[in-house]
Amino acid sequence: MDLRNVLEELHRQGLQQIKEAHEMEKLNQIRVQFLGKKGPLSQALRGMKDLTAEQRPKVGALANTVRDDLQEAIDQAKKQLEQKATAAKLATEKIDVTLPGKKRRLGTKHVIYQIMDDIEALFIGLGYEVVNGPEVEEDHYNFEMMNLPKDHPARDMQDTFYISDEILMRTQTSPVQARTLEKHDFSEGPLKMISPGKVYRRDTDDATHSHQFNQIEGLVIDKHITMADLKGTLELTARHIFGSEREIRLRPSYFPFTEPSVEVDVSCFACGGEGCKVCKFTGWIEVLGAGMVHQNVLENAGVDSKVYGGFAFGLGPDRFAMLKYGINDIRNFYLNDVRFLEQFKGE
Ligand code: 2U9
Repeated sequence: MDLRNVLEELHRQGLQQIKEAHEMEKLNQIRVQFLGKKGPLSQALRGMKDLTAEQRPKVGALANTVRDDLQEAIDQAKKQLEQKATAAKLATEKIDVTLPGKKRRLGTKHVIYQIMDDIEALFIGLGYEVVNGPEVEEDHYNFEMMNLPKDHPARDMQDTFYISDEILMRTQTSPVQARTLEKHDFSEGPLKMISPGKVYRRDTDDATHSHQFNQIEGLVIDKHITMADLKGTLELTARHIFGSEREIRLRPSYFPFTEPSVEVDVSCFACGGEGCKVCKFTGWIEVLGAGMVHQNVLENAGVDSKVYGGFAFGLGPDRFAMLKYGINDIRNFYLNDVRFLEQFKGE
């Protein structure tokens, strides 16, 4: 058989085999078998050297055509196989978009955090910084720096979870403020901060007591801060939370870290001050504690109390939420019963 016949036979056989191949692997085999370096086509081309000068270009052209045809037929067959595979896959993955979906229950922000976020937003608007700190604290920051030395009788006011002699669960968020005050550089301006967060008391849980609850404390220290600044801030806070019609009144009180200290009442939001069940017929509801920062607290933090002074206040978001929504058992906030929680779809 001369070379032309060999090539034509290869062409015919190759195309036939490609037509009959139904797998990718088989097609690859055919490609190697016919077009590979050791395949019959390469072998035939090597025989070209024995041809006459006149025959060589013609046979060469034929060899090229055979190679291109076979390659194209393989590519084509591969493409068809791929299309068939995709079609088969799509057929098995068909989804019925008319089937009813799974209902996902959407949670809501916890009612306490709704209130805390609202108060934080108010103070951020007034230029305060929101500062967080550790819940496991040193006795030094929780008590000593706050003008409550070890033998101070007022330590009994706050039963404490001690972890060791010097380490405890913070009973208030003031240690965050003490830490911040200690570090504050007054050449950069006044200190205006709030510290929100969880606090812990060694209490037996009942309707009005929880061994863990929340606080937001505020602190402003600068030159020339007066009690009028405190009163204005407290009034704004009370009106923001309980309504723009509210009035506040200050009653003298005692906290070791403030002097003078006050308890703050807001006129009853339920009756407007006339007297009702909510305010126990007094027209007033106690909502905050506050005062001018004690000079010992300033000096403990390395601040010159003759030059700088300021006010502090503390409030309980749990109590605010109970008042606002008429909740009579603080434990509801911590039981995580969705039937309770889902009633507060604020955000
Ligand atoms: C520094 C100096 C003073 C924080 C203050 C109160 C008054 C207060 C409680 C009320 C009820 C919190 O929610 S509650 O348990 N707090 O009455 N807290 S003044 O005084 C500070 C804080 C930090 C450096």
